Amino acid sequence: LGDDTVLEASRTKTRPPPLYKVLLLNDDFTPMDFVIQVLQVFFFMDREKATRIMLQVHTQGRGVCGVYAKDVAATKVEQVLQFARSHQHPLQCVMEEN
Ligand code: TYC
Repeated sequence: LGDDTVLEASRTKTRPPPLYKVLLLNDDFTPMDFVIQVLQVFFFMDREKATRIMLQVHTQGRGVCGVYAKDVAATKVEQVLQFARSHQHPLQCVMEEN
């Protein structure tokens, strides 16, 4: 009887929804100041933090901008890609399950 209760609990328990990292990828063409602007506007970073993350992407190839629920992460990626395209920069932004 007690065992049934434990089994029922393990079968019906739901997992919390996964979170997604939003990452910027390095390239050779997007200006550093543009990347800093992206981090300030879309990820609400102050200039100091935005500069630190930009330099991390520049030297290590990629860097985390933030961690969000799936739909929020997808919207951030689309906003960044649209903004970069509209300024004709090849900046790439992707999301990754945490
Ligand atoms: N590597 C770029 C340059 O030297 C700067 C850059 C940083 C580009 C971060 C993209 O996600 C990026 N101008």
